[in-house]
Amino acid sequence: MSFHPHSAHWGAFQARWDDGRLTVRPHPRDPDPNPLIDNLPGALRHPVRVSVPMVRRGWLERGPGPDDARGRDGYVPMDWDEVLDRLAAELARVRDAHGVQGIFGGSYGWSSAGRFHHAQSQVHRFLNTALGGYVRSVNSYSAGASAVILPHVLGPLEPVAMRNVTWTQIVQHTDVLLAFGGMALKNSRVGSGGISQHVEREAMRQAAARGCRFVCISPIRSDLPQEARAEWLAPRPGTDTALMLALVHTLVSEGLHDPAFLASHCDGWPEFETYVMGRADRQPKDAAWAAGICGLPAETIAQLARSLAGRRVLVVVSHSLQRAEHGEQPVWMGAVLAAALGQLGLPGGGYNYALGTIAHYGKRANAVPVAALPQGRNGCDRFIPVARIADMLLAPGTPFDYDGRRLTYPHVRLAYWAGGNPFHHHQDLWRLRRALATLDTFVVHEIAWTATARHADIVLPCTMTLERDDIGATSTDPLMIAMRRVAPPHRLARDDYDIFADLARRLGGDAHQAFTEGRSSADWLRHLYEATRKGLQDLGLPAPDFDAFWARGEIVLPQQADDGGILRAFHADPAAHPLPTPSGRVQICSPAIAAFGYADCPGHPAWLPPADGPTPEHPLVLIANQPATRLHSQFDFGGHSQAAKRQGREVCRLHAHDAAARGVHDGDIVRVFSARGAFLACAEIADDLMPGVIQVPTGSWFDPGADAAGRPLCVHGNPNAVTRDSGTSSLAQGCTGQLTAVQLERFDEALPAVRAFEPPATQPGS
Ligand SMILES: Nc1nc2c(c(=O)[nH]1)N[C@H]1C(S)=C(S)[C@@H](COP(=O)(O)OP(=O)(O)OC[C@H]3O[C@@H](n4cnc5c(=O)[nH]c(N)nc54)[C@H](O)[C@@H]3O)O[C@H]1N2
Ligand SMILES: Nc1nc2c(c(=O)[nH]1)N[C@H]1C(S)=C(S)[C@@H](COP(=O)(O)OP(=O)(O)OC[C@H]3O[C@@H](n4cnc5c(=O)[nH]c(N)nc54)[C@H](O)[C@@H]3O)O[C@H]1N2
Ligand SMILES: [Mo]
Repeated sequence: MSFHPHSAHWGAFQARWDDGRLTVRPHPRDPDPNPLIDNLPGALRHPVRVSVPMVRRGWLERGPGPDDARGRDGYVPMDWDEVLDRLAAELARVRDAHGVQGIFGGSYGWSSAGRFHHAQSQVHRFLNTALGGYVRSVNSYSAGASAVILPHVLGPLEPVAMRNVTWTQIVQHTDVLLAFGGMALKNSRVGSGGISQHVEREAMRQAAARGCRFVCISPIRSDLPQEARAEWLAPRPGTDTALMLALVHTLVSEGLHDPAFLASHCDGWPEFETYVMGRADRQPKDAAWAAGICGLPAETIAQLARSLAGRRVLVVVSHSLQRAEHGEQPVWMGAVLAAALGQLGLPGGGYNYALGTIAHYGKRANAVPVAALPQGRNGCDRFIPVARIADMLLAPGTPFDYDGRRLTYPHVRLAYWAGGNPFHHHQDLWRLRRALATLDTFVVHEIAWTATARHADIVLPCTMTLERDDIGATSTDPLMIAMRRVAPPHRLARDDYDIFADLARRLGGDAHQAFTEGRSSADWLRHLYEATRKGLQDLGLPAPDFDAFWARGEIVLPQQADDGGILRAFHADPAAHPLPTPSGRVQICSPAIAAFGYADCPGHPAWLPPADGPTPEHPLVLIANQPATRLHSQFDFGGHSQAAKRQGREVCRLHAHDAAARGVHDGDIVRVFSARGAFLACAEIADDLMPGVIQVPTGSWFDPGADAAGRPLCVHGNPNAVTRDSGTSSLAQGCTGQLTAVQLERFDEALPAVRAFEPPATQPGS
């Protein structure tokens, strides 16, 4: 067999299957390939793959209904026909008894696929076309706060993060790059759909060689790569807004800001200036004030501010800063800092929210569309902000705030998940478990026995990418890939699409026709490719038909100019090209947000002390960031992810001072705990993170157990065993999993075995 081109969220690569063995190699076009591809060879036929449809014993014996045995029960294998009959009957029962507002289909998640077999698109289309709709979720765990605040103040997430400053501009123009939260290469090598060229490392090297000064503002020095030759400033986690306020205070005090730009392009500066200078509350937000909050010396802050004047400055605020209590504030304040410097919209300058956190950002957009599966119409208007799932399940009918609206949680009876892992992405997993116990029925399509699958009533085994034909493409990468199936499906696994098509047939009426439109998956690939072919044709470019594309394996799409997007046009002529904000200008104050009256998100960016900061009982700040060795929880059982564990556990990095104070040595197993729960991890002494901070990446599979005293703990090292399940603020209600106050101690008990990668107990069917 020969190598076939393939694409997934970690990038384009090539794969070959011989006699049950998978070999992968980087795509020849990629200057800095993503090592995450090394998780695949051992994963495809791993024993933890789901092999046959399974039904939870308690659900089978007692029927649908709330049950706290979820997560602790055994499973009964069932053949496809019977399981789909039972599932179709249950979907119809819930719809008929409770309406579609009884079904939660948010199904958040990053399952890896091309354009067609994207599980989330499939489940949404199925629920819309075959059942009439579902309760949906809005926004993401990635950008829960920024997606809501940015349109009020600067513009939607996409133009601000994705169509703004490019890496090419940084190489050519940027003098100073303030990277709040860093721009770690492990993160920017990932982008949904797959990016074929990872250019960030080389761009940072070239920019630094030209003299661009990178400042890594983060508790962890290695959040910028060596190539950036960065200075490191480590403010206490969660205090960046205070630091940015003090930078603006110094600029204004010393006349180094740009009043002309603030007058011509911005609204609300005078009121904000009153706040920063402390004219009303008698507390200037000056460097000395910020020093007391963020822990950096006042002189360092003042000097940093002075060094920005007259330079081309790019302010970058990573996604991580807003995945925390009051996460809206640093996102808004970053824009205000760039506005005070007069730099918004200049080449290589201004503000690019989240640059360097995902491979799409800093790239050019394609000039032709790429395929996307149409979702159909959702007949249900109920929704939740995505990270409020446990709140919804535990308190149906309760009111909550969201972006100026007062909404109520619907009463959901059935949740349908395909392509996501809530026991990876959600906070306080003990609470999530209690929340899922309230359901009548929990359905999960999975490739593997994740903790989510282990809490489901019906588990349907599905194929993974590499086991089906698909089209690989994304709107910020020119390579479009014919993702030919490389390996046959595992055991009885079926494509999500075929499972939904068979379910739709059982639902009767025109459900099957509405879902499939009479197409097989092969027909859909041809159909979806048409949008790209037509786009090429309209531009007068060679437009190969589907068969030619498929035979060629890949084609290169044309891209748009590097024109700086809406911010560049606005900078040049704010009257002709207003921003898509309520006032058409940068909203340093937002009358709309002020009118909502939220104490936790006022009408201009402000320093709001966290309610959940460190305490004497929980004095350390846990940073639960993105894992370097996998994408979220995907292929935690793969070779690359497993090789980075120690004693089979996740690694907890900490400063030598914090370790010594607790009698912890490198290699010891530690118990990390908060008021919610605990997890075990292997301590690693690190010199690249500040004292008082420990770091444990997300993504080690939740493996619940208990210590000798009977206290619950995840024996494997999933940090969401200790995180807090509460929203960023009343405005956005985003995820706050990045930062948690914790304590840590050596764990001297006998070490419990990790069982996360063994399938659950099964019993023969009756
Ligand atoms: N504490 C804390 N928590 C966090 C974060 C944090 O910083 N701190 N970060 C958050 C962020 S930014 C995100 S985006 C989320 C990510 O959360 P998720 O996107 O939910 O995590 P994944 O592990 O990518 O989940 C994808 C699931 O899809 C399955 N899958 C793969 N292919 C297929 C397929 O073809 N079909 C089906 N049906 N399933 C498939 C995989 O096995 C996996 O279980 O986590 C969030 N959680
Ligand atoms: N390898 C890999 N790459 C990924 C992903 C993955 O799972 N694996 N996930 C992708 C996804 S879906 C997303 S959304 C992005 C997420 O992108 P981010 O959310 O930006 O990534 P993180 O790694 O969680 O956080 C980046 C760094 O922010 C720093 N930080 C945390 N809190 C603070 C703070 O209060 N102040 C400052 N100044 N710094 C802080 C931490 O040191 C942390 O290492 O990553 C993407 N890239
Ligand atoms: Mo994300």
